[in-house]
Order: sequence, then structure tokens, then C-alpha cells
Amino acid sequence: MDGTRLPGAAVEREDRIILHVDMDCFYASCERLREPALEGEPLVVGMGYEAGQTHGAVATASYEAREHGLKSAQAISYALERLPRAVDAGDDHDGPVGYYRPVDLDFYKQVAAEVKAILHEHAEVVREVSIDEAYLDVTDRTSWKAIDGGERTIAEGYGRHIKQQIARQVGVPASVGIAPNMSAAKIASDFDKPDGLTVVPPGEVTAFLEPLAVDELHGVGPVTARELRAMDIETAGELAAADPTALVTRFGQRGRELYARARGDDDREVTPTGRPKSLSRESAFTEATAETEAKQKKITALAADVAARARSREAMYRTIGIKVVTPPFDINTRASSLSGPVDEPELVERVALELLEEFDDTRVRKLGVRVSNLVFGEQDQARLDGFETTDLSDRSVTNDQQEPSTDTNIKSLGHGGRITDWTDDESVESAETRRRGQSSLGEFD
Ligand code: TTP
Ligand code: MG
Repeated sequence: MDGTRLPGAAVEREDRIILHVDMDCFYASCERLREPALEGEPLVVGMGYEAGQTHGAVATASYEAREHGLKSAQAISYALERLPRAVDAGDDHDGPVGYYRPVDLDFYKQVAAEVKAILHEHAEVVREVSIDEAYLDVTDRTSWKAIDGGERTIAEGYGRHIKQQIARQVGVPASVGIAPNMSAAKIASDFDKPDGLTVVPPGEVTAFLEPLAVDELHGVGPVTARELRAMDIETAGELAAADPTALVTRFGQRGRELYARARGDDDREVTPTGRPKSLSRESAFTEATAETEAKQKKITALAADVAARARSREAMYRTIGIKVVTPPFDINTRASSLSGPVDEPELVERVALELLEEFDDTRVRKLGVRVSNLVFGEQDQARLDGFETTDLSDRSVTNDQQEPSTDTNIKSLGHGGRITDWTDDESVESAETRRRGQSSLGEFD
């Protein structure tokens, strides 16, 4: 490296496609799975409603129960007042009644695992936020391209497809929001609950947020909302137009964040839950290109960026890989493994460029560089010392692709299809990878 280039400086960002899924009245929907007669009924899942019990709270209420003013975290005694238990209501009771069920977290976790498996099949990166909520980066699987005379985007079809897969395979309803960033996607999934699908294409984020009340913005609770109202700021649009200095004076650093969110600025990356298994960076070309020099330049910049991120996180890597996306959504990955973990930016660049040679004449839409098989912490520093005495040229570099019988490859293929996960798994290209990539192009109805 020449030492003058800023890592990542040459890596521009395309419009991402972030999908947020939040299951509808999740615990109640799970109860309906095993007790279909509860479908369409006011249903409360919670604790403390049995005779003789006095304390407890509502975990969730079905949308029918919400019409009677019930919601999560209310005292169960309040819920019983508004909506007496059907089993307790005498024949002379002519008001609305509700059905109550206890919380069975183990069962809900099983259902959630089935939902999450579907999500992982449909995205490169999935961030699971809670039992019933996740962010997906689906930039490589679909497109913002408009169809049907500009009325819809291909991404909308992809979102509908995911919802339908969950409904058909698991049997519970989900709401989905799709937007170019995480906070807008989250607001979008909440926008039309239950069974919602709200798509906010790039360029429409500010207009989408503008009329919303400030407390609908991520990170704005009742207290902040009250304080904002005291400043005459009621909507996200008013917050976006407010004086940022005044916001910082009032809320400190958070004020700057609130201002950015209201303007639809949020460049947080969707990172997988837990400690990363790999670090990667990718970048698209404005138009697909076969030009060797352009591709090499991008790979070099991406390699420097990824190596710098690994160093800043004190991570060493044993595997260096590239991702090559060819039009339309065909994902190819190649990786080489070293005999031990290293922290060597030049090696990341060299290996990535070598792996790229195979795609010399290929038209490429997007490129990525990844380091994986990460080792963190002090123990690794000791290992690094050991390596510093080793000549780089002595190190054996094996190409995963030429050794399809390595453990990682067997694991990936044995998974029954999850072989394209760029972030979590070692990936090898296969016919299935190609099919999966292409299947996300079409319309799903
Ligand atoms: P949420 O997604 O907040 O709520 P929900 O799925 O029931 O309803 P919505 O359609 O509005 O998304 O939370 C997911 C589950 O977490 C919920 O079903 C029950 C549980 N939960 C609690 O136990 N206590 C709480 O206070 C909240 C908010 C949720
Ligand atoms: Mg939910």
C-alpha cells in the first residue's frame, strides 16, 4: 500500500435495499397456530389472569383485543376489566369478551426459528433484533427498478414473496417495510400493520417521514416527544427543518442523531447478530463492466478498506475472499485460506486480485472483498508475534474453490441451500447458488 490512500475513499455506495420484518401480535399469532378457533377473536397473551391471581401484565393483545384499548405491558387487571374472560362471563353478560392464554416462550421461540430460517434464505445479511423482528440487507437479491408503469418496484414483489413464504410455511402473519436504510425500513414495517407491506424507494424517504408524528421515529420515546413538542416540533418534517444547533443544545449528541433520522439519513450497515464471523465491504459499478483495470481498482480499494476495518477491530483472518456479482443477480464467491490467522493488508489485496483473475473477461455489476475465519483478542496477538518471524512466501495458500471437499464446503452444501450466505458461511459457487440468485429477479405474486 502506498500509505497515502484513505481506506474506503474510493468505495462509493449504491442505494441499498433494507427490509425490516416485524411479526404481527406475535405471541397471539403463535397461540392461533395451535388453536385455530382463536382466529378473529380478541385474544390476550399474558400472566396473572387466573382466579386468585392479582398481578401480571399483558404480553400482547390480538388486533381484535386492541380495538378494546388493550395493548402490551398493561396490567392484566385492567385488561380483564375492559375485556372479561369468556369462560368467566355469565350468560347475562352482553358486552365483549376476550380469550386469555399464558405465555409459552419455548413454543414462540420454535415458531420464531422457522421464520428466521426463511429470512436467512432470502438475504445475504440478517440482523435478528428480537424474537419477532429482523433487518435484512437484500440489495443483491432484488432491485429498486420500477415496474407496472412505475407503480411498483421489483423490491415490493420480493417483500410480498417473503411475507407469503412465512404465511405458507409457518402460518403466522408478518408486516414488512422496505427502504434504503434501517430506520426508514423499521418505520415502514409499522406503517400498515397488521399484514402490512410498505415500500419507500430512495428519493421518497423524506416525503414519507415528513407527516409522521415525532414519536414514530426510531429512538423517540414519550419523554423526548414531549420535549420536542415543547419546542413546537410535532412532526418528523418539523424536526427535519429545525435548527440542528438548538437540538444539540437541548439533547446533546442525540439531538444530531434525531435530526439526521428525521431527514432520512441513516447509513448504519445491517450487521449480523453477535460477533461477526467475517468482515466485508462491497461496491457496485454504475454500469456493469468487463474492464480489468476498473475491476482491479475497486478490488484494491475494497481490500484496503476491509483490512483497515479488521485491524481497527483487532481481528485477524485466515480466509480472504471476493464476491463477484454478474448481471442481473448472479453471485459468485471465491476464497483462499491461509495456514494461520494474519493481519496483513497487502496480503488481502494480493489474494483478492489473484482471485479476481478468473473473472477477467466477465461483465461485473458489483464486487466485494471479505476476510473471514476471524480470531479476536489478546491470544491472537501472541500468535501474530509467532507469524512475524515467518516469511510470507512460506505460507501455504490453499484455494477453497479447488478443494471442494474441505469441511466448510461440506457444511455449506449439506445445509440444503444456504450456500450463498456471504456473511455467515464459507461460500462456494454452485448451480444452486446461481439459481437462487436469479430467482430473486422475477416477480413474486
Ligand atoms: P412486538 O413486536 O412489540 O409486538 P407484537 O408482535 O405483539 O405486535 P405488533 O403487531 O404490534 O408487532 O413484540 C413481540 C412480542 O414480544 C409480543 O408478541 C409479546 C412480546 N412482548 C412482551 O412480552 N411485552 C411487551 O411489553 C412487548 C412490547 C412485547
Ligand atoms: Mg411484532
